[in-house]
Amino acid sequence: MAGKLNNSTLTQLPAAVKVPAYQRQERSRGIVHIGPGAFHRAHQAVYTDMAMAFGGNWRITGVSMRSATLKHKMAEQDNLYSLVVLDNEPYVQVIGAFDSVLVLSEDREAIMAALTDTDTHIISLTITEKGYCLNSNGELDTSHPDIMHDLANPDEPVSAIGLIVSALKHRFEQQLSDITVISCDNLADNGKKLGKAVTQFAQKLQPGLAEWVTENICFPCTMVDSITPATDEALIALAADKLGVEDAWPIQREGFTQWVVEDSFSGPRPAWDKVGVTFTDDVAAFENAKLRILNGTHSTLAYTGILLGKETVFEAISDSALASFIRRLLSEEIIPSINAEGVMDLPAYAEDILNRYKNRHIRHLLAQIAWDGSQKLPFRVLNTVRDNLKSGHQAKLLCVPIAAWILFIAKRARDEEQLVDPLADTLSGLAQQHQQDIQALASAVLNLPQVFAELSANKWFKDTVLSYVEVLSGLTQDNAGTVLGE
Ligand code: CS2
Repeated sequence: MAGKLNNSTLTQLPAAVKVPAYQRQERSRGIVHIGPGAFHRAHQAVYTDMAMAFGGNWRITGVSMRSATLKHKMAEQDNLYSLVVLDNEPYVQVIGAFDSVLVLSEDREAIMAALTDTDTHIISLTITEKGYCLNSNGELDTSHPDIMHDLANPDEPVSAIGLIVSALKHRFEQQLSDITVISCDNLADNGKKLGKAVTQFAQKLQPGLAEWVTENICFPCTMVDSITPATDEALIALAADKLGVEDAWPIQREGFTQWVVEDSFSGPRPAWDKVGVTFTDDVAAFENAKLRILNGTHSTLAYTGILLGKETVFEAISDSALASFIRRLLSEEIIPSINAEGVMDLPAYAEDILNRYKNRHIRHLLAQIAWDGSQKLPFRVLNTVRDNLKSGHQAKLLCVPIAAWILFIAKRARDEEQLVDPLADTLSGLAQQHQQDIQALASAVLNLPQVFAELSANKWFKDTVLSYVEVLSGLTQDNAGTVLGE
């Protein structure tokens, strides 16, 4: 193997490998991205890298809130990494958009300098649902330990919200308002929720700042989509084989990618429209469709698939009982809940998503999708339940993923396997407490207001989930068709 991926080997890669279509050293930073995880590097950073072919200084400074690993691995390869697209027409693309990755624990000053730089016009985020520190009403949870810390120590924030407010406070003092703050996470109304959390935090700190933010700073809503499994050893080996040099942290993704952005900016932006990004005045239909049709069925397949011993999305969607249940769930309860009149053909959109699940080149682990259920299910399933109950549509099939999630929690405790969830201590504690009584566990989980809010008091919802918990407790490969077909 001829060394590492870096600025000098970048010019010696195989001709088939796509490389940045601009001179990196001639471009400066314009974006600070908080949470430069795999999804950001497979999605927004790729759009930005390609948009720079149309000009502009849009290099990205990544800000890791916790781990320094990415910072050090990227620094060793001049902040280059490769995207391996695994589909019927696979390809490898080296992404040069990053100029550096910083980490809060080591680079506080440099991070604030980047956020307040006059040339920084975009702050974007992929911090996952839990990173916003919201309560079940979608508002800032001021009892969250990180928020409490940041309100008491506003110059040393540990939360993304606190960091953004600290940066905007400096920009307020310098009257630097030409910056847009963009959430790229799977939350309904992500930009609205981010903007509200930021102004709620600012209001507690400095009322004049909150008013300035409200009047000057845009928080556009977005819908983001591309299936991006976590990097594994197989990918690292595949990337090295395709590149001829070693990439310490390549990223893998399906061929499909979509980014829909509300056209609401308080400063300049990259030429994203020239590389396939959709700008619109109303993201809601795209967002609801994606969150409910893709993410809702993803979570359903994750929890029911794991109960049936499946490992990947491909295995789960290849199971006829699961596939037919997913189709029923979509046609009878999810699609009817979405108003996309004149925006998109929902049945066709859903069919495309099921076909994407059948991508045999992608090994997307159900266990990865199963993370953070307490944060994901409210946006992916519970809001659909609410809308269906409000409109008189049925919602019983939507209770299956909730019941399967509860059984998944019990299974994780029984198997003494880690439950990855911000509420892991609470959920695992309940599972231990009720390890002999699944109905008692289910009732206790359903009574968690931070997950279910007013649905905790909905007798029909709770009874329906409890009945599915009973039925799914006996789910096996042999009876899945019958159990899920009812
Ligand atoms: C997945 C998402 O891990 C998960 O929860 O449902 O990451 C999903 O792959 C993306 O939203 C697809 O765009």
